[in-house]
Amino acid sequence: MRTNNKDKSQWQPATVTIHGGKRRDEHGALVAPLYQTATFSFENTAQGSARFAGEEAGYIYSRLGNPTVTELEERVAALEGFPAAAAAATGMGAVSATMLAFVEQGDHVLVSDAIYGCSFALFSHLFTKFGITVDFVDMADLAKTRAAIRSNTKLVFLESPVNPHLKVIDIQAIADVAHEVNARLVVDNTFMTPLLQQPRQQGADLVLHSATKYLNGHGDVVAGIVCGSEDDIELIKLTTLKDMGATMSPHDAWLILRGLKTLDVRMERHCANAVKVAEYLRAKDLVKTIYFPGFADHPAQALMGTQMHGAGAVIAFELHGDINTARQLLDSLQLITIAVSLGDAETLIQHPASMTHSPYTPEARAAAGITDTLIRISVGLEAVEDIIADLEQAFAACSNSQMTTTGEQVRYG
Ligand code: 4LM
Repeated sequence: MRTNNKDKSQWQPATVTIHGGKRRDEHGALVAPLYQTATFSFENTAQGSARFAGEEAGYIYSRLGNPTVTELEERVAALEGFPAAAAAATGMGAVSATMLAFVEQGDHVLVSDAIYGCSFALFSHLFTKFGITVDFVDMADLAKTRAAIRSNTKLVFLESPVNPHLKVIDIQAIADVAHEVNARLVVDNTFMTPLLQQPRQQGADLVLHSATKYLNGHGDVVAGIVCGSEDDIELIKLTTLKDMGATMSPHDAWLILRGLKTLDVRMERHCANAVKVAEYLRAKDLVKTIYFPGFADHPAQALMGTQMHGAGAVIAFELHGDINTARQLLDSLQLITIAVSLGDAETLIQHPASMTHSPYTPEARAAAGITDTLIRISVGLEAVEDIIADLEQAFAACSNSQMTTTGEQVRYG
């Protein structure tokens, strides 16, 4: 049998999405076999106890490890430039298993003030219940971040660009602040994918994903994954993943392995479409503010080419008017789907204040800059002309039915 001994460290990311972590099975199957099994049989009791004692390598039970899941872990770890990864049942499974593995009562955790709504809920409700102190800070403001760090800060957590309004955080600067007190920096890289950003290069200690999004890319799986050092990943696997149990199913891993093969071409199309949609939106009178890291006047430009290698395909924009204006625009769409999530082939649009970021208190939402007229769109893979045509008819529908918003005359379309 031919062995897979090419120098993988020389591969380009597009090659790694297809070949990273690939194993040759005994039949030479081109596609990773799906090991759809809960448990693995032992030759005898000696082998079973040796596996449990860690004296013999091999699979035991799929919550502890599964060959299909291992292949995915190795592929994503290679893409993120880390030695190891642990797959989880959902993105939130990855966030919670990662964060809980490294903290105990009395510890402090510093979190970016704008993050995905359920991550906010996890930190603000669950962590505090167990005696872990959490502070939220605008990590785009380095002075504020430095002032918020404490000698007992164990973990620093951020997304960049942040969900939902795409503020960009200088990961290297935050890593330096975290490392001054020996805290680990955990970066949620869901919006960028490892093709557009590899936070390890800026000093992140752990990098995680909601694999539900671009990594899988087809909207048919919820999953998560975290990458890190061998020791950190082993700790996560043996404690919070194994015992809390939010591990990935082999079938989900198999689907993500399939999705990953097209990540590079999908991202190219997602990003190209997003540039055109962002330019279209920027020209609309009803659009008050637009947040898109691809624009020359977005603060992300300072980090483009170093931290980021592309703007991604999520755009956020605020409308003139009030929450009803935002609702009306979304309700007028015919092709673009009103749904949370992102990174799918379908263009998805949602209203963060009442959907993804509804777990925030109104005060925390206001502090994080998530307003009632903010809309988030995940630009899909459809022909961009059709996406824009749908937006155009929705803006026109708003214009026909409503001419004033908060007293001011607003010209639509
Ligand atoms: C959404 N997001 O925004 P699972 N990290 C980030 C995320 O955006 C999400 C998760 C983790 C959305 C879901 C409804 C940056 C989720 C959590 O949903 O647990 O796979 O990922 O629309």
